[in-house]
Amino acid sequence: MASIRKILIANRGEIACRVMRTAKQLGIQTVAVYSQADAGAPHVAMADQAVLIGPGPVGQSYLVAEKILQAAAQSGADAIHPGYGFLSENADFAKAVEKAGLTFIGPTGESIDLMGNKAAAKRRMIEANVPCVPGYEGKDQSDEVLIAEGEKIGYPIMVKAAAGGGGRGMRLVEKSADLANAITAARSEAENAFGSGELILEKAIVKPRHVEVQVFADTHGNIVHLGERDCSVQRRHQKVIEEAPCPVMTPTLRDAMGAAAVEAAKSINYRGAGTVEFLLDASGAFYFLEMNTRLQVEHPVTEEITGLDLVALQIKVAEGGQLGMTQDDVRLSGHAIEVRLYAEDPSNNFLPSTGLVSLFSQLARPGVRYDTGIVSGQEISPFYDPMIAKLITYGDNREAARKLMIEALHETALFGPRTNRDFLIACLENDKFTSGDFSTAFIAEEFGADGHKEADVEGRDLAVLALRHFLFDQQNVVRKSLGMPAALLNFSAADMLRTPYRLEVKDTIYDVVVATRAAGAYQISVGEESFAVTVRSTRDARVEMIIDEQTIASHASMAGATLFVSYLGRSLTAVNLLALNAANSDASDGRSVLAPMHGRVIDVYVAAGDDVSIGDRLATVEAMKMQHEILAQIDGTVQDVLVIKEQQVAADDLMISIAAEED
Ligand code: MV4
Repeated sequence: MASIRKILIANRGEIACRVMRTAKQLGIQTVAVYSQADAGAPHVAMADQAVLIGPGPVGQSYLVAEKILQAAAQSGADAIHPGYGFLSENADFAKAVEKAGLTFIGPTGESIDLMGNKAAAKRRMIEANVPCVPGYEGKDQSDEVLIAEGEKIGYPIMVKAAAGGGGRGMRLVEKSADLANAITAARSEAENAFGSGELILEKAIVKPRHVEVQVFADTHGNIVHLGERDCSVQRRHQKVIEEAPCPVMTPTLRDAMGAAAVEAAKSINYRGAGTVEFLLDASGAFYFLEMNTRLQVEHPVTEEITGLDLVALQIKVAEGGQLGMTQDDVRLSGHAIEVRLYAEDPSNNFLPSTGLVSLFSQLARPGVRYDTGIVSGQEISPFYDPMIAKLITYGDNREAARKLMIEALHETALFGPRTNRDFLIACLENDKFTSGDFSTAFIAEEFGADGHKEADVEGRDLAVLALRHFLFDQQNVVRKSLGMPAALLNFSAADMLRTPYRLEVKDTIYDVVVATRAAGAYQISVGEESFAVTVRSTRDARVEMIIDEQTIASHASMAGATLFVSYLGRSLTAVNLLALNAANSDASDGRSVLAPMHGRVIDVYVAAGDDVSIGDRLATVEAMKMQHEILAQIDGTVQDVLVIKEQQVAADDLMISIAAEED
């Protein structure tokens, strides 16, 4: 096979960027495909060429095989890398790519087909002496046979859709009386979801660990395993934390699981990167679950402990090259942990969260790796997976990697959409996780049904929020060149001036006053409480402050009037309601009421001729799902109302004009 000169990546986000990074290192040209919603996405900017393939919805873009093939033809690509998800495990697509004379960077369509059916895969694995969960994977799907087989297996039983995967169409049956109904329900669910009602039955393994083995095969009969990954920290079959090696692995068990995984791949004449998933029970017994015929999301932890570039190996194998190593050459060293950053709200049932990323800043430190496809200023659209970035840390041992990950997460700011960052920190700090003694039930057992409970907002939190607001205000003073040095804002030789803040935090309004004692030293009062705060250092979005003798590193960004802040593993937003009004009065002492930001007018409470007093509500503007009250800054009479309910306004649009009382 000829060497690959130009790869089209049939994917988006972090994995498209990941594949392109290696392609570039190898001197291979890259072609991105993108939907209209992704026109500004990093994977498009990173590619040598980019082809628009349709509107945002995946059914009209990334999932349409013909559009991908057309883009490949049009751009002159000679190979396609499918990434994960989308078309990566679509056997027809793999076959169509090869039929078009292109190289599919992945296994054959036949391998994908075979592993796509759990019953067929399991029959083949049993033949190859790969340990499988005892069960029934026969072709006779009659109720009588399934029920009789179920009784033989014993309870609890897992009923699984043969065409399902990743936990979809799965049912746990505790007792004999429930089996018949479970079969009927699972069959109809599977028919609806996968177009096939075929089922398999398995003995249910109680609280297993999910341990998977990375395998790699070339087309010359060479095959190795690259050790295992533990992916037990999952939430509703979505992986959250992965690590390599598995915390409870022993050399003997690794050899046995590795040999089983290699046997599995050999038995189907596999080529390229593959992952053999096992359940590992408390006694150390392991069972084949399924084989994923693609590069996986969590491949970086394997790269970190083997020192290999799995994408480079995939390309080498796809070009017909030799793996160039034997099992003895594979050395595992150190420990790697990966966390998945999701744009979702752990305090609100993990609902996906969208919106503009106002800031994405990373920790640059040896042993810390980010695989991402997002940048500051990018819109997170609702069309795609909420997994927007991966963070990988590497250390000499598990504890070093875990501690580094906690530090890296504290130093990672991802503002705009809600994210699971704080939940990840809580998982990593959990005693069970720290001990390494956990199972696939970890999140359910340790965090329960409600997910992540956020701490209450306390005085110290409000002091941090108010100070960050104040520091942004100072910057604005400098930026607008109002002729006052920043350090003098809120400071006078004669008296200690006080800047009031009215902060809206989690739907509650708090009054906070920042008083400057000296440059960089503040007294911040929140109700009855008062906090002495000193700014220790400032670097870009990061400010380290000392509050009542505790040092706090904070990150913040301002989007419109919304301040995003994170510190001590917490993330909060705070809108300063007074700043909104101050902005309005900037130009004309309150006579011209300007829109504080781009948004929608929710309501207008005054009409021309109305008398208003300072603090009266004039209108409400909604921006970024938050409502902002526009208050009168002066006493006077409304002269003009230039906006109506439901109208869109841009920042600084004139909304209302007021004639001041003294005019
Ligand atoms: C099981 C099981 C227990 N016993 N099969 C879930 C995802 C799919 N790949 C298979 N899954 C399971 N199959 C038997 N016979 C428990 C699970 C399971 C699980 C597996 C891996 C990772 C997380 C999981 C969470 C719940 C259940």
